[in-house]
Amino acid sequence: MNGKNMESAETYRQQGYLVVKSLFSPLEIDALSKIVDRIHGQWLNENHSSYIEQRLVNMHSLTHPRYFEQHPAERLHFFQLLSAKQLTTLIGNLFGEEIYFHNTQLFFNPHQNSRQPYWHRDMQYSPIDDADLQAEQPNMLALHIRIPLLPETGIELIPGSHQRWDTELERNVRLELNGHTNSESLPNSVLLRLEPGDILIFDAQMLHCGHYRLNPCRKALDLCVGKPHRYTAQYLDTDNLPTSAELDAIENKQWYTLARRMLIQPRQS
Ligand SMILES: O=C(O)CCC(=O)C(=O)O
Repeated sequence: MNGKNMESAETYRQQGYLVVKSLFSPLEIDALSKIVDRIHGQWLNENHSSYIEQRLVNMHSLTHPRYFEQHPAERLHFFQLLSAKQLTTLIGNLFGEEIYFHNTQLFFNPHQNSRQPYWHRDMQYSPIDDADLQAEQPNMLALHIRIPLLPETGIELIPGSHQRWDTELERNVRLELNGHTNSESLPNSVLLRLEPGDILIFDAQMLHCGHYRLNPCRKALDLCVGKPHRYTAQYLDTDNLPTSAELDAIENKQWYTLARRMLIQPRQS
């Protein structure tokens, strides 16, 4: 590892997140935006009432074949853009080679920006008990790679909260206990400003929340990648992965190859 990578790995180790400026070129962001806009448009057409009634802030599984029925060649291009060499090299340098592609999400503002930020650790919405999540945290690596397609002040994090569980106040706020709400401010947080081209890497289990009123419009693509673990691997969906024919055509394919292998030979870690 070179000096810059060692510094980045140490920043991530201590803080649980890392911002890398200008990793993607304007051309790459433009190509991603075009595909994402089309997929988001289809999703919005199909989910318009839920978007409004449930005040949705994200969609997932942008690589699902349902979004490519009329655009089959675009799916391969999308996978290639998502596994850009400079990104997989960086992630490999920081976290090792055992990283697999899990899924994608897109974060946007809710209808009429009508939602407060809500502090959470991602897997608190799974059926797994909070104490078990706490116990397994040192053994898990579930990452978000945030790729903003518009400038945003969109995400707030508590540095270091990937290495520890909650303070009493954090627990009360995150789980809305003892009269607290999950939109309250928490101490020691950082609110991040990102530009298109930048990426933010953060631990999905650290304390974080999105902001929906600070940006007139939001379009934040998110890659979920990580190391295989039984808590997360069960949610891996073969439909979101490249087909064999697509895989053959992808130059930089190790994230996808490992994901497909996990479905064939599930691990018990
Ligand atoms: O960016 C957001 O709006 C929230 C992000 C988030 O909650 C997540 O990635 O799990």
